[in-house]
Amino acid sequence: MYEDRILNSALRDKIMSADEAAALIKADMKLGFSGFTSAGYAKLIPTAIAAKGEAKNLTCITGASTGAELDGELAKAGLMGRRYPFQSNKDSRNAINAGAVNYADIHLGMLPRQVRQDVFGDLDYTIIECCMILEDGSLVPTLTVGATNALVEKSKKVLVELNTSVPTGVYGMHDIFNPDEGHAIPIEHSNDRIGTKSIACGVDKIAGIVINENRGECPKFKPVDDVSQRIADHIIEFLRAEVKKGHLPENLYPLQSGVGAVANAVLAGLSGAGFKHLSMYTEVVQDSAVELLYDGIMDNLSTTAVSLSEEGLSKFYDNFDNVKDKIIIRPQDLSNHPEVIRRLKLISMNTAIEADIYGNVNSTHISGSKMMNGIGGSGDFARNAGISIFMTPSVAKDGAISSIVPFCSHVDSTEHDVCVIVTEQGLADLRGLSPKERAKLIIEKCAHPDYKDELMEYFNHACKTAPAKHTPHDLAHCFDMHERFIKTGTMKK
Ligand code: 0RQ
Repeated sequence: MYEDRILNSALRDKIMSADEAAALIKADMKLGFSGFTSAGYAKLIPTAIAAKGEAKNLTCITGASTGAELDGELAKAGLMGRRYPFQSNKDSRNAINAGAVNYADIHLGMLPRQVRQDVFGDLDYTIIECCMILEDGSLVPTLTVGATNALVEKSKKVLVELNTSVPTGVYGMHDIFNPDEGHAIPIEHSNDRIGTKSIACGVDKIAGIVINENRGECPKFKPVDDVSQRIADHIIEFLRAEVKKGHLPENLYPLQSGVGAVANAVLAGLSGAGFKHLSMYTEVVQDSAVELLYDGIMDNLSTTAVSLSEEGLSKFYDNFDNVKDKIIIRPQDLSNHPEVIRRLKLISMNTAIEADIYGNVNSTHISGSKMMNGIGGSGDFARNAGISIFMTPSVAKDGAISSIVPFCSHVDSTEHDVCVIVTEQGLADLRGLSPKERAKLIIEKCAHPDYKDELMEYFNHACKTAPAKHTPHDLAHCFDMHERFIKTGTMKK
């Protein structure tokens, strides 16, 4: 049994049930997990740990977000004590915002280094979804690498969830390399391969293997709506103009794109925009990026996670032999590495929760206090990209919230790292502008008409009354719109 997936015969004796694996996990343990944006995480073992309900106060470290069977189940069972570095599940979010989970939101590109620096100490177990285990115990992950290689390095033991719904042909797609060893990273093109095809582990480290024959939950994407389509149109118009001016090559520089409906729409929009021979150097690939490969518009994709909807995953496996060689899955400290992002001059596109009139961006906190997901890789890319674009609908919650505000209630990417802000209203190219020039442009181009007057009044008043005139603020009133929303349920006067 499983000779094609567990190449070392002695390891086949370590096959156990999810309940037996879960029984190894005790209260207060520190656990690593594979998984990044709902791809490549173990499902049966965390669900069994949650069902047992005994292993309280777990420290849970992943690559990035996972799905309901991991973040959801452990949070609902009240077992999650600490969580790093990114999540997007509603149950874990609720537990964090209720104060029940100590969550630290960390740049995804920095997490593996902090693991290796012993910030979290030795891990008791890392629980990994794999599609194969090689003769020497090396692990072949499924459709993500994330932080798994660093987590395995720091783990005393490893539990493998072998997912047989993932074709063994995935072996060969990964590119494992440790940038913390201090060497220059020899990636000059998005499709350069520099590492190994599997994660070194060692037979003795593997404590158990649980077989999972099912795909589990796939991410769901909101359909492209009018607002996301208009944001996509503005970005495409901007990119075309940059090509025309000779600032960008005709096939652009490699693209990075965040997750979510808007990001998906922008990439979908590229298919009809006349661009060819595109490439991506990104951390997550969604359905629309893979569609560009099928259509012959995208030449290659480098990522740390292939995160596809149910439908997208079926299509991916149907076309697997045609696209497999065009996708490289790397560790997140390589996909998000400043050296490579700078060298490749990435065009980076991420989504904001809000942006302020001077160009600071909040990607994580609603009204300053409530955690949404986390900064993810947006900061890694924004700081180092050739052009860093942030996009957001101009309003949220049916117009009750303006995404353009006088002062962000929390700042993730500062004005220094934000080149372009775009909403469905328009696009503001902030490069080379002083703070006051930026404020006028952002209000004019990006703010929703319902909020333009109040934003302009704030800016004019601040220009008159602020003690200094470089970045004029009225500190007594810069959060009036947020306070009004908290008190009345709308930012509107
Ligand atoms: O809530 O669904 O309850 O209505 O936020 O917003 O518009 O559906 O957009 O799914 O793309 O998420 C920034 C959260 C956007 C995401 C964020 C509410 C809004 C809705 C979601 P509802 P949308 P998206 C690569 C890069 C940080 C990490 C990152 C994110 C919900 O993109 O987490 O970029 N980014 N990583 O109603 C109150 C506001 C709001 C607001 C939106 N101003 N106030 N609620 N919402 N704006 C990926 C990784 O790093 C892994």
